[in-house]
Amino acid sequence: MAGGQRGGRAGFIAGASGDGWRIERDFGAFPVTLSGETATAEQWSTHLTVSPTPDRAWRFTNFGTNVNVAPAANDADPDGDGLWNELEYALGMDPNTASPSGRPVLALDAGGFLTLTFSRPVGVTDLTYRVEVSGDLTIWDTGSTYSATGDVLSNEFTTQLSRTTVNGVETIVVRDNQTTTAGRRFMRLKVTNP
Ligand SMILES: [Ca+2]
Ligand SMILES: [Ca+2]
Repeated sequence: MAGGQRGGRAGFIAGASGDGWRIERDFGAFPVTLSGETATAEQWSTHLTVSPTPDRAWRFTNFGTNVNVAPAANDADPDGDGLWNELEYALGMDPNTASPSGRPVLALDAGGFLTLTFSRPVGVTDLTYRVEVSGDLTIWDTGSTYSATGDVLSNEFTTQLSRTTVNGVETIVVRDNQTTTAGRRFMRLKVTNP
């Protein structure tokens, strides 16, 4: 938001500074007052509500800022556990505490198929999760995909085995469609924005 009223004053009461604008954060419910310069001028008060994107709300909750700079930056790792903040956000983990658990888990089922289990908070609607499979770590095929624009639960490359939600976090299990008995297989989770 920018600008003001000609011949008058406009500003946020919370965070307002003199005649200018000083915005401490760019989302929330802000009281706004518009008034004229004279004593008889009318004054209007209202509230301006600005909703954050899910990732900004998460950043503010965990770091007290919604600005994408260290230690709150998407590619920062302030807790030193090897997971960037954006991955911590994607997987529903704590970015300020080293996270020994909660990472995607690879396993081999009884039929010799690789499975990948990962978490996805239901409120994370601004990221895309893709399960990818490969036989050589060079060519990766995109299997099950989850995003706000629609999910592909299974395709020629992978099959979703289960999807459960507990306390607002989905646990998704996806299986490779090629068995490891025919050769080496690899699976990974790729997260992008969007
Ligand atoms: Ca981390
Ligand atoms: Ca962590």
